[in-house]
Amino acid sequence: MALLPILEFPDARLRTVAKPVAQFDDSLRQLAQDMLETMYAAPGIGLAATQVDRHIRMLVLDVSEEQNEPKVLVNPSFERVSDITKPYDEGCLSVPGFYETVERVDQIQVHAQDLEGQPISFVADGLLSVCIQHEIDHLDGKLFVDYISNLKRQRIKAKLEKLHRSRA
Ligand code: QAP
Ligand code: CO
Repeated sequence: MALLPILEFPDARLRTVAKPVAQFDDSLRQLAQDMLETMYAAPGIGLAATQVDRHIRMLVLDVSEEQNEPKVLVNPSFERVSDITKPYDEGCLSVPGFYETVERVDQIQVHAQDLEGQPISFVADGLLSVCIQHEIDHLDGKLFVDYISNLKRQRIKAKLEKLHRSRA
């Protein structure tokens, strides 16, 4: 087990588009375990491989109250079930300390594979749906701050850059 460093906005590596997973091997399963450990330690409810500088299409999440229902989705995709959207106050381990309201479709049909390569399919809504859409965005090089005003995004960028300078 290992804690992995999490990339932070505006790191350019967060803009990488992740490649599909083709090999369902022990190193993939090890990465999934390390990502779960990193997510729980943060603490967070979702983490995409992109955020730990691994540019493959895998994400981990746990939106349960008790934080005891880890889920791993490999090569995830979704379709909207209805066009109804809902606002949600989103945060991100790669944008620490900042929360902004984002509008996303509520109900989605999710397709993915598990760590053995077996197909998974389910309908998600509410927090689970928000989390999956947010994490799939990471795999496409997108961040929740891309959905807010330029002014707000620039302010967040300046504050995080200042924080990063003070850490160095
Ligand atoms: C993505 O986000 C998400 O700013 C997961 O200081 C967000 O786990 C899915 C976190 C909203 C659904 C709804 C953020 C931890 C964790 C912070 C997270 C922070 C410490 C964010
Ligand atoms: Co995020």
